Amino acid sequence: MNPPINEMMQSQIQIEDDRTGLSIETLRRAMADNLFYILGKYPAIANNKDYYMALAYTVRDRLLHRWLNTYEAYMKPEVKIVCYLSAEFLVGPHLANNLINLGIYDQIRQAVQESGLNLQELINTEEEPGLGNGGLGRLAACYMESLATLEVPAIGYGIRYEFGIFDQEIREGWQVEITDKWLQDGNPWEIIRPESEVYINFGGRTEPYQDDQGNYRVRWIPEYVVKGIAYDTPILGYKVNTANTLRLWKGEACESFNFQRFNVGDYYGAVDTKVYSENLTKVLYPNDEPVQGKELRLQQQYFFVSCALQDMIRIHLTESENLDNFGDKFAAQLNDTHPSIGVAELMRLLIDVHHYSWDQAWDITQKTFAYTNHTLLPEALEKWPLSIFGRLLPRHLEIIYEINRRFLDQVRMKYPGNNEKLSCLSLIDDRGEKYIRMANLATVGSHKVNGVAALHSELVKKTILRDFYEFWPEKFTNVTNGVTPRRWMVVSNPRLSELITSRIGDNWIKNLDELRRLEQFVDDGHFRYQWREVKWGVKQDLANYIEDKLGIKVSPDTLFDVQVKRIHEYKRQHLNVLQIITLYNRIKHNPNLDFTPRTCIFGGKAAPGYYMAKLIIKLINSVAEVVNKDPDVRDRLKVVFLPDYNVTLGQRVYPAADLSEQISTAGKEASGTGNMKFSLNGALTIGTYDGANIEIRQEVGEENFFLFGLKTEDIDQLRAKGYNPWDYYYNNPELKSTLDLISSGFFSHGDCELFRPLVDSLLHSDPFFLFADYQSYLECQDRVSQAYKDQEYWTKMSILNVARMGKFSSDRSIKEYCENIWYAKPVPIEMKDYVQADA
Ligand code: 475
Repeated sequence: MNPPINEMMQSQIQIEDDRTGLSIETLRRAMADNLFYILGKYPAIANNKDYYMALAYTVRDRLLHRWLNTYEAYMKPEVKIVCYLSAEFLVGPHLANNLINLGIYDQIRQAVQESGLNLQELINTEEEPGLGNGGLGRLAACYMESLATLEVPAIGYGIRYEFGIFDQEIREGWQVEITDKWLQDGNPWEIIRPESEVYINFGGRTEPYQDDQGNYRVRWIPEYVVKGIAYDTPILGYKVNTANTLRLWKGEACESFNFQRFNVGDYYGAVDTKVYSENLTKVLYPNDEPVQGKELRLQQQYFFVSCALQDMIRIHLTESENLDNFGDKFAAQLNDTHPSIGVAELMRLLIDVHHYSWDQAWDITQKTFAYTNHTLLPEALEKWPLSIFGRLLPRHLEIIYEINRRFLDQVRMKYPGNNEKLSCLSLIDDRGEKYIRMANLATVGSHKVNGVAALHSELVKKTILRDFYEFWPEKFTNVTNGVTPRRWMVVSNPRLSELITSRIGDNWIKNLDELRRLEQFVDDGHFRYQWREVKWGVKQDLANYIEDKLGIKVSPDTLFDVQVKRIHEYKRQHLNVLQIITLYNRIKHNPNLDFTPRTCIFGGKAAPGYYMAKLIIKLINSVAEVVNKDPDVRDRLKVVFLPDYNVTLGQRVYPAADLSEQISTAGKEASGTGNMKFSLNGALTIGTYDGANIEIRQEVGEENFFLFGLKTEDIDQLRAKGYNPWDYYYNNPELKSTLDLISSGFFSHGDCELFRPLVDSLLHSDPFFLFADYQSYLECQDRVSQAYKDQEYWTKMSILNVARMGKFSSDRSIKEYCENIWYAKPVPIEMKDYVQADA
């Protein structure tokens, strides 16, 4: 081999392939080709959607080599694969992110332009896959992106819901839910893998038997079987060859069952089975609604987890003779308790199917699994009525009983005679109707349990899993959440990204700690000017969007005060509303008040069955209607509710914010990740001492963070001594007149009943302590208004927020998981060609 000559010759004879080439001309031709041959359209009859699809296929072609090379590398037995098990992956739109991560954004922009089109318009036509509710699902997506960027082998296993999170419309101020038909126009990013089908049992009974060697075994005779079909989506790392896989499962009817029925003449029965099986993965369940009794949800959980584990076993057995090293090959992360049935399922597969002994199987299982807790809210703690559970998964019930029996024996050894402990730790709640406690199952079956921010991990140990912590202190750890700077800066805020890169180069994109180098520019007046210009431009874009969608004019010269997240009482959007009404009252009482003009922007979905959350949306819109058209306000205060908040809209909103509202009741928000996205984009935070706010404040500096409100301990004390919201109401005139104004029907065309449930809940119990934090919040908002008046000072704080956000990259979180929980290492991917030049 003589490399120089060889390379020279190659470069002479290289003809760009229309499926891989990157020259503008090749890209342009590939797009035109895809438009014609895949979509069956030609320019005269093609619309932006068609062009988007043609472009998406063009991009997909260019990542397939990476993907196949990656997949092949993972088959090697020595490679450890992280399997992220999650019922939700809120990935957001793929196109722009893939262009950035492939490093071909500029080429594609030009190619698109030369075809007479606009890249941003095509990007905007992408329908995002809404396969998650909020923070938990979005975290899974950030983690998949970081795993790929860090070249850590990973597969995300989940459900390919036909209908994701509903689309939200606002009609007369109320939320209306519309079915999310994200697959309607086809999904160019997924590839179906019929060869990876698996079969999932449900119902029926179990039966003991003796095998040929005389061993006692159990078999499960199911009532019905559903087929799982894998759909793969590549998840690219940033400027690396790694393209990991998001493998989502769809439920289908199992032919053999159909045919049996068909043959005996039961045509409708056969079709029924088909409909039934396909229902399994039809729709994503909303969070914030009690889940007990929703049998379909348990079926979904078992379905995707069993698909995943069977797939992992199949992968392992292609290169290994047995499953002895399963726990070295795979680290399986349980994203909350939703996939925790996996503990019992892996035991079943190892014992019943692969004939391992209990002890061997248990070692493998504990080595494989780790569990992340995402919430302390009691209503979110999953427990399944034993009756439902046993009917659906009879074998798993037996296994769980046996896990429990052995575990409680250990507990008895440690705490002789302590029945209280036994009943707290048991996997089965038998204080009334019997339930399976999924968090207990996940904890017992895992080698590590983590919370998602420092405070939250402490609270996990002190509250819901206290007895487990006492029993196994070494199992418990913290991994503070993070967000990917690729999507949440480079893709969504190109202007700020370019400004930053112009000063410190672009290494920060892969190593977010490098943002620290911006600190040297805080005293550079020109840099601050540029910083403000960028923010102003992005705010103008959002203002245009708002006018376009809602017909409300807002000015980028006002303070953009933003709260976007799921609507929930603990997140206290209504505390923000009380503040807005108070400001409004102040203007009404003193029309010439010196006032820092604000645009208060909200966005978020309420779970369809969560009445109070829906009423909060109605209240926001009702207040907006009054405030926005009151001539006394003279545009100093505007309220906007952005409908249908999702990842795509988040990408518009975070970059445009000046102020980030993170105002949950202390102890209730496990971490929050929106807080990180805002701060990374130069917004300052007004926040409580909760979740990751605490760590953000620690990083950016107390002087660059607006802290208010009670701490977790204060709230506990207040509750213990007897919290009485009426005291606050009677003692705080501004609070009283704010509430009275709502009750009077002022915001509801005279209807005094409309908001009564909300007002009554606050006055009579106020479970989330709004009144207790109200005064502190208002005073803090006054400090915000004062600070905003000094634009130079505000800009410095904004720059320092960004410069100190390094910790909150999901790359850092993933490194911690790899080091302390998964014991997984990067595996750089070498590229080799699949398509021979002469083929
Ligand atoms: C926390 N969702 C955030 C985020 O760690 C945290 C619950 C039941 C069913 C479906 N979805 C859920 C959650 O519990 C959830 O989104 N939790 C959130 O996880 C990531 O940053 O504080 O509330």
